[in-house]
Amino acid sequence: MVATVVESESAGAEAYAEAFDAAVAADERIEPRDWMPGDYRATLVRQMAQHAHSEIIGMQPEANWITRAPSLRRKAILMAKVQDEAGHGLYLYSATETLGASRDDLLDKLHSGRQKYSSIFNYPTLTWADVGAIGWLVDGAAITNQVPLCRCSYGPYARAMVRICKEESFHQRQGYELLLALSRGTDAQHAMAQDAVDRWWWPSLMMFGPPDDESAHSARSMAWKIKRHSNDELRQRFVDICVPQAEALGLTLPDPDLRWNEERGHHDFGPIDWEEFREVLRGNGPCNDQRITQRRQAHEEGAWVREAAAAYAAKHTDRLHGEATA
Ligand code: FAQ
Repeated sequence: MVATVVESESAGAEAYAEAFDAAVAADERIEPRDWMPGDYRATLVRQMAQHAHSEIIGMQPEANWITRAPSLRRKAILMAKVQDEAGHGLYLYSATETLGASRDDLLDKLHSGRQKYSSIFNYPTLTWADVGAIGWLVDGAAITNQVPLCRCSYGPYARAMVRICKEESFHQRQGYELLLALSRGTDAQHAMAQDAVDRWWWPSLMMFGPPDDESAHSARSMAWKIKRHSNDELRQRFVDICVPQAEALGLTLPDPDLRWNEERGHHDFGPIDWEEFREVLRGNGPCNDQRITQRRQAHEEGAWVREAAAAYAAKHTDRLHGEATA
């Protein structure tokens, strides 16, 4: 009897696995209540949580410039952008919760260094031009990476990415427009724009992750259609997009090896300093300590807001419950 139950259970599990594989092969979406392999769930939680953490940590470098924006127009744009990033974090934490993750647990893992956020946010914003360089390059890299995620096999992540990408597109354009204004401004403004691009270019290329032959998760994530392209493919796409944009901006990219390769139909580019990337991931980037300290502090200072919101929600639920039983 026991053997029969075990057999039928394993036949059931196989049928679920087959249904999952068939849905992925047919480009259908996997939804929260669908059966999914444990590793698929874990991979999504890992990637989506890191993505959410990147959005909220990513508010810090630019927020540094809100009080010093050079005009009311620039200040309004920057405030809207930084608020969008908080919103992206919220969509992504919510999407992660559909996989059974708890937001408190994810934040705890961020604060204790057990989950990562993007390497790019560990670099400092030294001048106003950095706001432009972040918009053009960092948001540009983010869009290149994230547009394919709109076709991710997991429904809630894919749908969150549609809205995020629309907002990232505005972010990228505001950065480009800001840099264009500086590039066409005084000599000092042009030099400031060039300096920012010089500092942000290589870290932006690192955002796409390690080279394909060192990317631990790519092959499986691509088989599951979480990722649609490899890290190197997207990095190459980004370089190809940026070269003509830099020309239009009147700025140069800090890479003497950058040139069009007719045979490949792509730009060749110089070697990336992967040791720098690994150091940043180990916590030794220029701003790692500052970013995490500020995040923990913001979380502690926000405790009263979370308590008040929870108390209000409980009161509301009690009231509804009372009405239902009256
Ligand atoms: N930084 O095997 P892979 C934004 C880790 S955009 C830190 O290749 P995977 C918008 C990786 O997690 C930025 N860690 O990994 C914005 C893994 O570590 P683990 C966020 C990195 O997942 C703009 C290990 O290295 N975007 O926030 C990085 O297949 C402006 C091995 O790597 C996303 O998160 C890195 N750059 O591919 C906000 C997009 N790269 O987990 C504010 C979604 C790799 O084993 C202002 N994520 N690692 O400990 C993805 O597409 C992927 O997760 C990749 C990495 C492509 C980032």
